[in-house]
Amino acid sequence: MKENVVRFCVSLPQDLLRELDRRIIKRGYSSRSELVRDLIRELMIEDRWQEGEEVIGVLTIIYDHHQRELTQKMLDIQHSAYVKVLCSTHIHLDHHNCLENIVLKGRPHEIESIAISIGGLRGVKFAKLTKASNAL
Ligand code: NI
Repeated sequence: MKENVVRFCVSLPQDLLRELDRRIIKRGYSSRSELVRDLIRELMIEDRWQEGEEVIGVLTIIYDHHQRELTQKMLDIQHSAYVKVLCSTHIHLDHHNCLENIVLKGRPHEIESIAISIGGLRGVKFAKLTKASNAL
């Protein structure tokens, strides 16, 4: 089913339009419309996270494979959380480092709390939570 598309006019200062076009090229967008659509969706996701609705979060972590008991601690946190762990992907980056992507579904503060708990463990070198939502 094709969505109804509505055209509308936007007034922008010339500088701002130049900045917009620069980002279209830099980010590989095919048109101004495509960039504006994505910006609106980003705002929708931000709002949903602020309103406390059910959301999706992707926690990306890189950690030291040799850190004692770290993987067990990470698993314990995931098992005792109120959020649903939809899936996790583990990649052995090299001899020392592992990368994991953990996809979480739940309330924003619960997802943020699990991200902070895991990110704060000794041996976790990088942790980044990507905020997403299926309500787009
Ligand atoms: Ni590994």
